[in-house]
Amino acid sequence: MVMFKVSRKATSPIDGQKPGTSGLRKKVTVFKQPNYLHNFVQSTFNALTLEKVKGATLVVSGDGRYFSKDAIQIIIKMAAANGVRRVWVGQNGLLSTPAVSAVIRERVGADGSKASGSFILTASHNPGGPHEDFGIKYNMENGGPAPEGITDRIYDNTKTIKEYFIAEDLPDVDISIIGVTNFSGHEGQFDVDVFDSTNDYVKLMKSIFDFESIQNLLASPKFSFCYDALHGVAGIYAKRIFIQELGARESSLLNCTPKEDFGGGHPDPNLTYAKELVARMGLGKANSQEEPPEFGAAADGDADRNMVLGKRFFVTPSDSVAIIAANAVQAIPYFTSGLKGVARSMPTSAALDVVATNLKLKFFEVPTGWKFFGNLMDAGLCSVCGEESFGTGSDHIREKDGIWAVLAWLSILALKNKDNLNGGKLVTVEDIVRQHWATYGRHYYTRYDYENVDAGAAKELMTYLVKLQSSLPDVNKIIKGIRSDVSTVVQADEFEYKDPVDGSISKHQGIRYLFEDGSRLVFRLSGTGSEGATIRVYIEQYENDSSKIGKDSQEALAPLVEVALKLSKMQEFTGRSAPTVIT
Ligand code: VG1
Ligand code: CO
Repeated sequence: MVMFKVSRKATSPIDGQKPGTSGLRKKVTVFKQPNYLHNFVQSTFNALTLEKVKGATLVVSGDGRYFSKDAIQIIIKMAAANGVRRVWVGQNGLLSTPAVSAVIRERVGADGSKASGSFILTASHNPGGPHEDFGIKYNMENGGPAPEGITDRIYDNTKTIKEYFIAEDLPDVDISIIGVTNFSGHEGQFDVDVFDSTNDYVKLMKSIFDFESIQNLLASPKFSFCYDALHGVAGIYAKRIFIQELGARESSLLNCTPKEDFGGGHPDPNLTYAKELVARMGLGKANSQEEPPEFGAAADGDADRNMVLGKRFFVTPSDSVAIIAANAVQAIPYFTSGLKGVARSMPTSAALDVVATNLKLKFFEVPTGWKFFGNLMDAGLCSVCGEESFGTGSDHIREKDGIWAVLAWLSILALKNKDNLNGGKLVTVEDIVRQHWATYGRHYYTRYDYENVDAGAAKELMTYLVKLQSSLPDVNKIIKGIRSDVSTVVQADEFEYKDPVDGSISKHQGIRYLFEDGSRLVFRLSGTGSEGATIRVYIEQYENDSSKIGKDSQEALAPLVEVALKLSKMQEFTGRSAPTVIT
């Protein structure tokens, strides 16, 4: 067994290591600065209680983006030096974010060990490569992101750090080969266990869904399927699950080989960035002559997001979670005994609220970011939840889950078509969505993103919007001056959340303007960017008159969009006449 020594290294604080909505995300060039990663990792160890470090089992892996392999070796050496007993690494350093959550919760080592946490190496949907983004976040023993109490402590530690510990002489471990390597340090044995990246996750999916009924759907000549991993880590799960387990054809998969730079693209599953899939589904400008598949889906870099499409049809993520919740008990064996409750993030449309009211389910509205759902799930209050930002999931893990969402949709399609796969017309994705609108009403919804705007200007815009809120009569006067045909604002505030489980309070979670007819305007600054600021504007309008639910959403929302942009003086503050992304 190779012996290693522990070195104590002097260091000093580096500015700007505050974790955002989901971990620390910066340019690779920033992460490569001397001690940058080391400081953050040591600050994380120092933020955890001793038993979560000494003698503990940690998972270290990610979406495979550029710099991951170097980072994994550094974290292994620091874990050894900090007294961690063993590190579990997915083969080639690959584990999707939902798979990490599943591994923490489900995997049991040969000696009965369980993981107490994980470093996840990803910047999610942000581009990768030497000049793009890298990211790191810490997940806890429940499989969910570290709560704000811990991330605040990590940040505080980064501001005072003086030293870190590393086993410099520990040789690099070959993470391309499955197997255990043992080392010996003065505190005892240290192991690195490289394991199959997909097994634990696939096992979990098989325990949740009826794979046979999905297989039948995929085998039907009436049904066709397409999945785009955007060169992210979802590709390895897609190959295992859709091809090997469910029998889909190889040609159904697009971009399913993970690449360090995501093929130069932006691994964000939306109508702007998932270009190939959008074209194949007949939604692009230049429609191909070929008949599009019946179902299409995409994932982001770390495979926790999903976009669901039907033939020439886009399903908004807010509708998607509502439709999954409405059908879960009938379509998904895991939910047969009922839903404990449902939850959505504040800016997500209220489509889920209507389902909750109708089905008499507990309902929660939480701030943006998955960490807030975890407490509800741990307390048995929530089964299905989602965000407008292409995140959907359930209490099977404590992260959103891109492949799970696709399997949920395939399960609903399988159920709706179980009697007509051999005859009769296929019930399509579009049919299911239109039927849902007819039953529950439709929430027209759009999000405008202004990426990489000047951080100072973004702050000024937000301050201005908060100041406006002090007088509703003034707000309404401005709004009526912009468009007389929109409803009246009845409440305006900054969203604040009190966690019903631990009582913790999160303030300043987005600026809301709520209208009498249920319409909403929400303004937020992104917490996941790595440069400048991103302003997100969320625009929503409810319609339950069945003769008015079939409009184009941009058309239906045009008056509210105009109000949002003029009310916020968007162009004046940012100099931007148009958003960078519309979803
Ligand atoms: C964005 C989304 C948010 C999501 C977060 C992490 O955050 O809006 O809903 O939870 O990304 O998703 P922000 O602060 O940029 O709006 V992921 O797939 O990037 O981990
Ligand atoms: Co992600």
